[in-house]
Amino acid sequence: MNSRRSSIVVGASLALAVAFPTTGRADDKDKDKKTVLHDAVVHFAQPQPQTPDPAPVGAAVTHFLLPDDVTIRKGGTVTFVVNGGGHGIAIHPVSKKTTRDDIAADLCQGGANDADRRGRAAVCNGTRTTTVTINGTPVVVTGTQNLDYNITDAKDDLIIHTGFNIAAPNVVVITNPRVDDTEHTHRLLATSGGVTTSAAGVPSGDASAPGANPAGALLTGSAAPATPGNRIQVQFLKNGRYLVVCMNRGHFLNDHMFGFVSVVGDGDDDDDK
Ligand SMILES: [Cu+2]
Repeated sequence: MNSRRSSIVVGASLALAVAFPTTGRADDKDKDKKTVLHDAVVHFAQPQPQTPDPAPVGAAVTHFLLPDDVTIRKGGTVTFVVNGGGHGIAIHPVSKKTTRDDIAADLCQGGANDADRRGRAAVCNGTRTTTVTINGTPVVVTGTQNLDYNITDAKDDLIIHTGFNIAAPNVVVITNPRVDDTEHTHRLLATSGGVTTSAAGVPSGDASAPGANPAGALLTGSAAPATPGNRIQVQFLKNGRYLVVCMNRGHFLNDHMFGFVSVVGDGDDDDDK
């Protein structure tokens, strides 16, 4: 009699366990979990039709990635859809715990918060001048995007050093038209910058020759007439976290045009990054 009763009780509690907590458990597990895609699409600037502000803010309000943080499986891809003019895409590995605030803190500061591009444009823009001293010489730098920035990740490793960008006829001339750091990380992609070319613009194949054309933006997509911009698909073969920046100095350093790709998969093959 005893054994029969206890088996009924066990049976009932099993049924309860199966019937009720399933959805609750799934919700708890998914609450903090990002959606993992195999192939993601990221708009590189506001999708068309874009809605820039009137001058002087202008296109600054369109300079964001959408979505600005995606997670994909190892071996999957991200396709960047380029919207509007002047952009360039560079991808740098960063430490896994790197947050948006880690990167934003190293860029031009202004506005109410990182997302406040309109407010920041009053402080971080192409006309504001800053006097700096370079090798003992006072230099007036026009445009906050042309100052020297050091961008570090959550581990405080230097990821991007921009250097100054100062045009003639200033007393000091330093040519760095793009965010183009090839030294501090193994950059996955760069769509412009100091690539090696011959004078005629034909790839020379000589890595020791300096790049003749460090500027260069992607083609512009537009709403009217409807013209698609560039689409660039990148496959990620290693786990880790990647910083995706616009190589346009104004877009990244003034307007905080950057995002992240996290790559997850079986096995932990990232090299401490
Ligand atoms: Cu851009």
